[in-house]
Amino acid sequence: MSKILQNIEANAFLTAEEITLSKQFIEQGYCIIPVEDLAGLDKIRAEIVAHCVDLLKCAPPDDAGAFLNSIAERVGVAELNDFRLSVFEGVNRQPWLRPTYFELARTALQCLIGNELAMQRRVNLSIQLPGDDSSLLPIHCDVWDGDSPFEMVLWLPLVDCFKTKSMFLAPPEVNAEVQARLKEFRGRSTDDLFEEVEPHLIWIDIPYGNALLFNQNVMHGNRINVESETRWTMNCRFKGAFTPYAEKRLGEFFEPITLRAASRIGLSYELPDGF
Ligand SMILES: O=C(O)CCC(=O)C(=O)O
Ligand SMILES: [Fe+2]
Repeated sequence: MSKILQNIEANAFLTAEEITLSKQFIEQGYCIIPVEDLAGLDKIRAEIVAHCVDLLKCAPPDDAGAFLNSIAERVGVAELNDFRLSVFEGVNRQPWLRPTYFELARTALQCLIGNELAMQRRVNLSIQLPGDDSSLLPIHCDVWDGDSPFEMVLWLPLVDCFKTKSMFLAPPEVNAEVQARLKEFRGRSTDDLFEEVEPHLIWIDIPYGNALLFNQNVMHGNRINVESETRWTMNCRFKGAFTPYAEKRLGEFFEPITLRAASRIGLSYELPDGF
């Protein structure tokens, strides 16, 4: 059994639900949960659709999901990144976006991380048109690239995501085995690394209405979307407010969102001097 799981079953301070979810997250490297606030999810998606309608000067659709799935009929690869950035800026201008995003998975985040959290200041938006190779994230771990190992990602599908219209993760035991001999891959391409783990990868099958929490310390990424619909997803990092930071700093990249009374008091306390 991995050291990370040691004694977790016997922990008398966690509830049975907390133990189950924690074990699942540690063993699989991810959990999929139904969002806790479906109206909040619909509001986020409607806001995104409204920005698209504005940019494209088209009629508001009856079916938000069908509209997003078929966006390739209206947006080409050449204009995709500018379009994505405009929608990203638009939705991130809404002061309710981050609290609403957090509410989608409040219980799971508090179970898996803690109740004093820091949240990324901007919620990322990713759009993968069918056949587009210009906006891919080849296999990686965020922690290899300046993220703290204490972070996790809340990844949110705005349309049903499956097969290559989704993302992949390496199972933690495969990740550990390959990572132990990662130097074999020095100077080789990320495709070599991908090919090594490909047979073991888990492709996340997740319908709209659910959220994915994943461990960014295990290898993950995406490939060309060869399904017929466009992938729309958001992602945002969370960590314990007082856990170590790496290159993504508190105040710049992260912001504390749920500091409690004792921490507020402690952070502003000054010992009297000369006493
Ligand atoms: O959305 C994806 O396909 C990958 C996302 C990712 O790498 C991340 O959020 O860290
Ligand atoms: Fe990543």
